[in-house]
Amino acid sequence: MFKRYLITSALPYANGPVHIGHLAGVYVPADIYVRYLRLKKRDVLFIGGSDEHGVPITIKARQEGVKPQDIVDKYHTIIKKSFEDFGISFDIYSRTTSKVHYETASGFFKKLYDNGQFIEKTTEQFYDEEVKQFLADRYITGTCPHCSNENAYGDQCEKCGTSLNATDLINPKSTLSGSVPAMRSTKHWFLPLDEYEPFLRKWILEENTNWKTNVYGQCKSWLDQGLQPRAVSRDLDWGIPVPVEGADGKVLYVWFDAPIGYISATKELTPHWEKYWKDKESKLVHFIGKDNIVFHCIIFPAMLKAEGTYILPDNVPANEFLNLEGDKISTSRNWAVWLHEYLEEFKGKEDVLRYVLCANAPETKDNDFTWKDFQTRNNSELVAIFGNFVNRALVLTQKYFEGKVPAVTELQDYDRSALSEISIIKTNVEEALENFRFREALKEAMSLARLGNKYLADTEPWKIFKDQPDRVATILNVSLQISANLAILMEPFLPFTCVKLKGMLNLGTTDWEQIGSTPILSDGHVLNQPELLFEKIEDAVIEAQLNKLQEQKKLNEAKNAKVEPQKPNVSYDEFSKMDIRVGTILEAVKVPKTAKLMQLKVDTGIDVRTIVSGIAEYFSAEELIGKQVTVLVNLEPRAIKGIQSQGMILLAEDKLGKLILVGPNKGTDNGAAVR
Ligand code: B3M
Ligand code: ZN
Repeated sequence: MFKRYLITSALPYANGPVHIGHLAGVYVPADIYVRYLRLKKRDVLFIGGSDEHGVPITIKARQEGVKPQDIVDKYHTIIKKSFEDFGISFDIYSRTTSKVHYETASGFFKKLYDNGQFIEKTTEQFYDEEVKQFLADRYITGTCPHCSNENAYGDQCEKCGTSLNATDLINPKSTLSGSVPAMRSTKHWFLPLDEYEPFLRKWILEENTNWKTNVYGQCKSWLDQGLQPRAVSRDLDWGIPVPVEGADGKVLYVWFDAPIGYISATKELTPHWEKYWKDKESKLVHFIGKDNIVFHCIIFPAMLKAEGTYILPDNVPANEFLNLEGDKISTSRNWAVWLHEYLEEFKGKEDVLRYVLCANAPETKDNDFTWKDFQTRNNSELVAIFGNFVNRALVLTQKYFEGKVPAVTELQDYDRSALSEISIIKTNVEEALENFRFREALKEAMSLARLGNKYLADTEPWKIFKDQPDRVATILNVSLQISANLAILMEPFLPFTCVKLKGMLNLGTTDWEQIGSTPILSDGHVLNQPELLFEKIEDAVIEAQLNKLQEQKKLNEAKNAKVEPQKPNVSYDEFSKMDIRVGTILEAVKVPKTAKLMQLKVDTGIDVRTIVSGIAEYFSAEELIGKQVTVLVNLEPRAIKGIQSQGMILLAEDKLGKLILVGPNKGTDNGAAVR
């Protein structure tokens, strides 16, 4: 057995908030594991933090016209709060822009550099002459050589999923200036991963055969393809400067500095950090998503090995991905359930989400989150089984025994067999948790609630109190003991619920080892008033969530729709035949018995005239009156629904078909000509 545990969870990029995919893949399992270890009184540190470097953050900053630091400050705060709200019990949640981290990451690089562990190589890279900057792969777009998608990125085509090199792109373009980038040579430092291949093969493929099959398999396929030297620096103005001479304008590659962030955060947390990182009796476990496997199983271990004084991870229980209603979760398409939004809409239901995400975690394959499943698991598992059982036990005790734990009179075989199940369940939960099978662990733990619920349904104490009060005393004692065991057993999974449940049971400090051993509640122990642990989620609530996603889907489809192609050219003479003026809408009335038509009176500066326009679905009469618009005044008059329309109001139509008035962006005279 290990003397101490060092548990890390992936550092999320601070370029957006966190969603259910993050929680399900990484943070819920890590938190369950850590809470369990703490209950077992093991010495454990739980490390987290924000990953604040890398190109996506600089892109976002550029888009929003702010500094990268502003972006990471904003999202670090939001992410940190989401984790706190969901009870992710980090011992420290740090960030990679901290001073300690700069020193630690720099020092790490410097040590490897001084020991001659890097290769220096000059390579050709795309350079944007206009903005005078080397271009990271993400800053280059072009046509994908595989699927002809015209908007592929230099590192990946998001349409066909192929990972690319920027040089693979057809017609590469800089996203910074739109110009065609040129090749320029630049010097970088490379970690010669090929030299670590024999060590990695032995360590992973022979000594870590117990790793999850998805993790082991991915590592094996990387190793079988053969490892290449990897650049650990970049030409970028955001990041930790490469701490050697002649490296101006170069920073550490984000994937070099980020995992060192685990070390920096531990340093920040405790002066005894070295015990956790350097002693063979410490167990290091990285919780991550599958896209991070190579970095945590191959590159970071090679870095640690090169440094020489650190331990290596004992396990990397990476999860697969969680999808949302059948589609890949995506920040750019806003296809996600954001944690901060969930909390606004489902106040006090943190544990419900923790429960659903664990019960349905993408442990061995990608999995789907659906709102229907969320509702079913809440209503027919948490409410109908766990909540119902505990509530009945407590309410009946209030009713028959004034809220005091009744003494057992005589245990029957059925009671004994129910009680003896508890320690079996405990062992099963432990065995599953120690092996990172969280779904199974939760299912086992829930089987105790199921057992309690069945026990009450079978013994029906409410029917026999009159004739057999002693029997009821025993039944309720057993039920309350099961409830108390649940309050301890469920804590890693449903921490908020267990605080509530312990309060209702008036339980002080508890101990994991109490589960299944002696009675936890003594005779005569006074209970508190029961409250409901969970509440039913109605169909309307679920429908609202589904509608919200449906709206998003429509929006995304519209965004993907092609922009109308340009029409054939017209001569200036042809254009100048159109007489377009600024006018003001004076009156607006819906044309009766039509859905779209609005009859307008418009002051064109020339005259006041009637125009019929198909805009009634998008504007109310009140909204229109007083607005300045542009009017094609010499359009051939025509009768629409019997009304003579003299001209046309100009409108912009977006991809969803929504209409927007086109007016001068500052008030001007009616009659002003547009040309
Ligand atoms: N920020 C990638 C991610 O959020 C990356 C993890 C770093 S862990 C050291 O998926
Ligand atoms: Zn492609």
